[in-house]
Amino acid sequence: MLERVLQEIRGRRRFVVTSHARPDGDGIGSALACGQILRVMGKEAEVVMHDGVPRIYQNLPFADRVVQADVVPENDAVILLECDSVQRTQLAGLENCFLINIDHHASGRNFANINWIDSAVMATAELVFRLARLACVPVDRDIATCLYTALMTDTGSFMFVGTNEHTFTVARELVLAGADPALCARHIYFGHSTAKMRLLGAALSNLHREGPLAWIWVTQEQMTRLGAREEDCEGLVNYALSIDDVQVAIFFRELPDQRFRVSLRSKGEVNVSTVAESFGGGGHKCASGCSIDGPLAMAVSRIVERLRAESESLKAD
Ligand SMILES: [Mn+2]
Repeated sequence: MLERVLQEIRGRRRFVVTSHARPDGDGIGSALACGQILRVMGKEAEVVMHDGVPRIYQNLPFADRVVQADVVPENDAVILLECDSVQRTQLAGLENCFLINIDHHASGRNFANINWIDSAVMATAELVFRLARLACVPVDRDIATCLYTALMTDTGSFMFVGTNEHTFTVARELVLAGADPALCARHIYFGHSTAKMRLLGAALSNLHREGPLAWIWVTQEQMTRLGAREEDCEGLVNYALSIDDVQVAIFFRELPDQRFRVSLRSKGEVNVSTVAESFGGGGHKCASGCSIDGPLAMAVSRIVERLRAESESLKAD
């Protein structure tokens, strides 16, 4: 399938590269690297994101060239990274484009003209790395920095289940190509806003526990009062998951329409993607999300009830 992707790229000239809305490190890093690889191949390439580049990724090479838009610009083909549908990009106008889908999620779907889905890798960045090599594009320090940051964030700094010797082989190659692990980590893990830390404090003051479950939330009022942005909510759920005997952590974020965005994280014993899917969301076994109607107490009780059932059946096994 990689050969087919390269063949389709070679036959075209103008590309748009994009990822999902509210992009994470793999979405941003892979898209920035992919855009540059295409330019080195002599193509025109624009990286277009519905939500722009979150603060902690703004130091990445090529991040200042990202176009924030609601509609896809004119192109010969669009490369979608990390998306299970065109809707995930929140870009309008993709229906009539030639679409190339590159993804590593088990929940990935063949929605595009060309679909390269490999759930054996830890990050889409690894697939982009393979693309560069097959295209004989030298992976320089800038491309390596984008890809390394993507791999580092999608593996939870090489801590998540699935990280193995192969992951470190890829990381080693990226470091040999010029990625600086300490510098990449500094921008991501030591690059937060003050508002985000205050929001974390507010979220943790709402920490609730029940058996293997922990949940926290933030309201619109708190976000406004603390001057926090939507992207400041990224990763807060991991603080609840970091408690010793917690198997599943849940983060509820109140949306402007009084619905709630729910992030679910598991240490591996409970499959949270089935829970998210039952509320119309999706994701991986250990990280998934969905949206649910408020008020807060109702949203919490519906999600917690469902997870209680999941963790009960686990004990019965
Ligand atoms: Mn990914």
